[in-house]
Amino acid sequence: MKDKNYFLKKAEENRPQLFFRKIVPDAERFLAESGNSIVLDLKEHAVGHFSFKFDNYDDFIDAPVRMTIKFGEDLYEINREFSTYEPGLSKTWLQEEILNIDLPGEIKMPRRYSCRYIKITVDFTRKPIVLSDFCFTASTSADITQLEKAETNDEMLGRIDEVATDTLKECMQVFLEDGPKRDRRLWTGDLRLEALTNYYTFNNNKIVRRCLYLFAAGETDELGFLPSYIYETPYYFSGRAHIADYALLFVVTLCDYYEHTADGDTVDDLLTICKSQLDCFEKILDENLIVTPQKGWFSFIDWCPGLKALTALQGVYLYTLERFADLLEKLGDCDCKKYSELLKKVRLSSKTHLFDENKKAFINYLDEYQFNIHSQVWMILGGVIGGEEAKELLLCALESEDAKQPVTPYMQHYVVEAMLKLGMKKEATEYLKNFWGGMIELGADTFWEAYVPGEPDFSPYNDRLSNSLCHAWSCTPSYFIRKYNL
Ligand code: RAM
Repeated sequence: MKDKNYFLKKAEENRPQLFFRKIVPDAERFLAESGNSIVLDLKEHAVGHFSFKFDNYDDFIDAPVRMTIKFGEDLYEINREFSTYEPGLSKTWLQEEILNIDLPGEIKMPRRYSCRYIKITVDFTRKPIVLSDFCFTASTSADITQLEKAETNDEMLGRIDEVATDTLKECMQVFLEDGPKRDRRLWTGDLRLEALTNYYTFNNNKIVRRCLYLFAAGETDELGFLPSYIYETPYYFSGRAHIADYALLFVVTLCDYYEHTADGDTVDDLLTICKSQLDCFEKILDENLIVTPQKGWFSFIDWCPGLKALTALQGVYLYTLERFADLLEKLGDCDCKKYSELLKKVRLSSKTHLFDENKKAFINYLDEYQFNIHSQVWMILGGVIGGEEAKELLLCALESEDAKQPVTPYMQHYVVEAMLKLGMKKEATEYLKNFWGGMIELGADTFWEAYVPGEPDFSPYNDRLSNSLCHAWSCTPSYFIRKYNL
């Protein structure tokens, strides 16, 4: 019986091995009195555990010593006072500990951190102390011996590729995390992009298989959609959010997986769930085959403030239908015809009802006539328009000051994907270089969760301290560079 226990057992069988590596920061020894601080630099982004030695200097320490230890993915995090944090997400995501140490010895901090810099402040000590033997034990399930250098002649693309593979490596732990600083969860939208990049880099199929099974074990909502995120420690828990585009992307993730692995057994296990995701979506279409809004956090698409995201969601549905029909065709599954016919009908109807012939863009009642890049991109990816008409629309929209623009590398991935679908390799390469290269110019060691050129304080969560600076969904330049030989 293929139930929750079966899926969880499969997930467990595919648990990856973690690789550990010791990183020694740039300072060897720190002699400190009350109020002194030091910033250690690992010279790379790392995820793992920190330890150091603490000793007295010239006299016995007769009272506990208090220190504050702060971990930052960049120097902004290190330099900003956490007490000025503007609430949005829980402030406990900020990586800072107060340690009270009674006796000299080795201090092994129990929690996992995601950082490049570590700031140690000795808040109070009665006597001078010496800190030494700083060591960061980094972990990842990415096997770096599998990674080949990208074959590109372009220096910036080469650098982007390195940062992108580092980003993925850091997010590859016992499952594919969205971000090792925050939320440290398995989210479908992130999984899809991590898995894609993984096939061209570390090529760990086991971890993708594991993540697929973890979702399959999740509890569906009243509409029948899979959860959008999963926790697996200290025990399995499937998330409360059910986002329709993420439920659809689960199906796409399985289609990609089959394309890269030809693993028919896993597909066989998960096919019924995939069919049900598409069938649930079909139930929320109106008489014109257009999606109807549902309550709650129903369509995500991007963190763009005020985004109306239903046309884009309709595009995700079409994109998924096409990929799924292709998969069924390869499998010789008799439902293939049903989905391909539906695809044709929904495409046609989407053009009729969602495309404004005068404005030559997807601006419509469904999204309160909002003009955004997201709708254009997803309608192109959904195959509603193509050729010159689509190219012109996309280029105009990207240049338009009136159109709402993407704010996450996640949505930017789909912009580049749409360009490549339209055969715009040159434009896609330039776009990718500008956007991801912009983060590199600002000193990124790994790619960020959110990035709006020229707006360094942009955050979907009210304060940029909450932003994750090593975020799974930002790793796809390596996929593009390697797959399309950019
Ligand atoms: C945030 C994270 C995550 C994303 C969701 C929708 O919590 O950035 O990666 O998938 O939003």
